Amino acid sequence: RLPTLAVVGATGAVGTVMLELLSARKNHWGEIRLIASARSVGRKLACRGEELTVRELSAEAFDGVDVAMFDVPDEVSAQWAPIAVERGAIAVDNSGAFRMDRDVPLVVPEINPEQVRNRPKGIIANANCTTLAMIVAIAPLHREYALRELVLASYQAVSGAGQVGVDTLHDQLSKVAGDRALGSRPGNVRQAVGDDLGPFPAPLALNVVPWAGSLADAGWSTEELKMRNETRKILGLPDLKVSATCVRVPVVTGHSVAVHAVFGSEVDAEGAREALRNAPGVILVDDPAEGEFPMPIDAVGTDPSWVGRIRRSMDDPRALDLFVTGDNLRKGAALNTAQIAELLAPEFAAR
Ligand code: 2RA
Repeated sequence: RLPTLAVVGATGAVGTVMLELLSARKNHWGEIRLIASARSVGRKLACRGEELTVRELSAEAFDGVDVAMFDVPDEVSAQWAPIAVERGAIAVDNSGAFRMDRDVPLVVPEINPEQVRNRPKGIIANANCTTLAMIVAIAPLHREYALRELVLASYQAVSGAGQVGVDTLHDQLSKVAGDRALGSRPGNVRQAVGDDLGPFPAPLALNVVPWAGSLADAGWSTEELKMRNETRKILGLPDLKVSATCVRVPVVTGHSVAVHAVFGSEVDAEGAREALRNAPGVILVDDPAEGEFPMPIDAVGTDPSWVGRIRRSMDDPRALDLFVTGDNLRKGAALNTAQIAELLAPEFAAR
């Protein structure tokens, strides 16, 4: 039989992309049930050409559900994913609530699909969007050269902070448009933008902000720690050295990462390109002479991680530098969750 799928958080920024993906991808599902908070109940949304009515999040909403995908804030997942499991579903969670739980696998289908079977809590976690954009490109290089260290700088789009992030950037851009003096004197961009910074600690228009997430120990941000901890867990390298600096940029959708990767053996740029050309979930865009680079304006709305600017370090024959861009709402969130759920669907065929 075809399993029943619940989409929890169906009306959010990631939920919206999820419904598009479920409509466009090969169908694995019988009923699709849309679930959201009380304020969205009764909304009608299109999925697979059907009009579906949003139901309220409740324990009963999970009755008869086989796979429940959660695209909601951490605290909502922490409370409701275990309830979905109690009601008989497998939960695939896109929040940060369970990612580092030893009893919850952190799955990227191109890298560790076998881990979906190892789920003692009935929960499978989806990695953070910044990690996902980068790791699909790093895993094939790790297989080729044995990864030892990553030094990362992210360039994160505002939709990583949800629809409110997108609205904030567009509002700010309309406030600064046309005034060519802005950005050439201290404080004049802050003044033009005003006090409404949305979810960000500083204006994004005409600016970059070296901060994403919240403050963790010793000056690191939670986003930077996610890149380190999740990369270690997905690659099964608990001692991997990882230093990340996470930066928010005035891009709507598409997280990018500049990567300096040090390996256990000597690398060469053409060998790395070859490994990436053959890797699932990756598209190689590396022809600077022709102006071809991985960029958010091209990667948005597409599935793969775009990789380019591949160079061997001039100072270390074991190190590569490269640039990766991926759609943070697709591979970074909805797509990876959908791919995990699709790995589960065959389990129901025999039932
Ligand atoms: C961000 N990575 O970009 C976060 C969202 N999970 O803000």
